[in-house]
Formats: sequence, C-alpha cells, structure tokens
Amino acid sequence: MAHESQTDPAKLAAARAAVALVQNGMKLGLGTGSTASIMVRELAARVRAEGLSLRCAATSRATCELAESLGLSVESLDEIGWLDMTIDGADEVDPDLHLIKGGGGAHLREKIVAAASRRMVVIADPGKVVEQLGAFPLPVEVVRFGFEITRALIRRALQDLDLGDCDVLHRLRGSDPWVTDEGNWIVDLHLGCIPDPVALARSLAVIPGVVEHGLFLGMCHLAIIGKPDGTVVRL
Ligand code: ABF
Repeated sequence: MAHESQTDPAKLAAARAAVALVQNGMKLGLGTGSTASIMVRELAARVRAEGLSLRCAATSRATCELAESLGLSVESLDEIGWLDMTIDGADEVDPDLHLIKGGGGAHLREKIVAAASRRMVVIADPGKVVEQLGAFPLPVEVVRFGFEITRALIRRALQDLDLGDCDVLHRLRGSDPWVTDEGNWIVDLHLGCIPDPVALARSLAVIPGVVEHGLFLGMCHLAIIGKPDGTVVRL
C-alpha cells in the first residue's frame, strides 16, 4: 500500500476533493490508474472512519482487487445498475472537459461505467490539462480477429481526416501484444493534436473491429485538478 508520504501531493489533493463529494448510500464507479488508486485508498479510509454504506463498481480488475483489499464492497455494474457518480483519472483534459483516457488500457470499461453514471468526476494533476487533445497517444481497443484489416481501416480514417498516413502513427501496444481486461488489443494513435475530436470519434466508432476509443466527449461533468501545494482547481 502506498503511504501518503510517497503519494504525489497534486493527485492526493484531487482525490481527496473528489472523495469529499461522496455521500452515504451512493452507488459509485471507481476509476483506474494511479490517481484513481489514491482516490480508492482515500475513499476506503473515509468509509472506515465514518461507517459510510456505499455500493461500488470498478472499471478494471486492478481497481476491483485494490478496492476489495481495502474492505470496500465491489459488485458488478449489472448488479448495481445506474450509478450516482464515477470518479476516474484521465490522460488529457481540454477546456470543454473532453478527455483522452485509456493510457492504462481500461477505457472500455471506464466508458461503460461513466455512461452508467449520473455524474462523472475526473481527478488529475496539472500536467493533464491541455488546450487541445492529442499530444497523448489516443488508445483504441480493437478485437484480435482481422486485426490488420481494422488497422488499415483506422489508417484510412486518419487519412480522410488529414491526421497523417504513416504507420508509426498507429502502433499496437506491447510487443506480446498487451491484452485488455476484455481480451482485446490496443492500438495507440500518435497524432500530436486532434483538431476535431468529434469527427475523429465518429470515424473510429463506425469501424467494425474497433471496440472503443479513448475519446470521452461530453461525458465529464467536473474535473478536479490538484496542485502540488494541496489546493485544487475545479473546471
Ligand atoms: C485511467 O488511468 C485512464 O483512463 C488514464 O489512462 C489513466 C490515468 O492514470 P494516472 O492517474 O495514473 O495518470 O484513468
């Protein structure tokens, strides 16, 4: 277990501010990643201290294991149903609260959980705040069957949007390759910038082998950005 002294103070500040929004009886979605892990630890501490009764759904096996190890009750999303709030990290947050997620490879479950939530709260450090999305490689989860065809279709979609046509722009994650919780592979799109996230999201969504991309558009209701001095900014 990470101790507070080892924890990034900006991530801790964001996590604490989000956990302060949790109320007794809530149904909660638990995100994935290092910031979300800090949040899960803070949440578990609050539950222990205040005896809160919560029902939680996790966005990854890793988060599920962490939450259960800390004594939180984790159920499947279908057992719980609609959620009051999800608290999750992000790789990039733009001024419209559009996000890139999936650096941790969990964006498929993260998006399903976010879609099931009345409110999605993103917690992040200041390095995640950008003017325009795209410096962080955009993760796209793809099924293994027909992978090369799917990759060619992704490449064509990028060409059509003038987002480049070089193979190096879309790399299969991992040499093995890396496998998601749902048994799929991930292609990371190294685009540099995404001038029109809505158009790109639409183009990727209609490719048959694409399961889900890491653009979260119009899903985030509040971003809490922690600062190293322990304060937060709400976007
Ligand atoms: C998840 O974890 C992801 O969608 C995102 O890729 C990542 C952010 O991780 P961290 O908080 O470790 O930067 O939320």
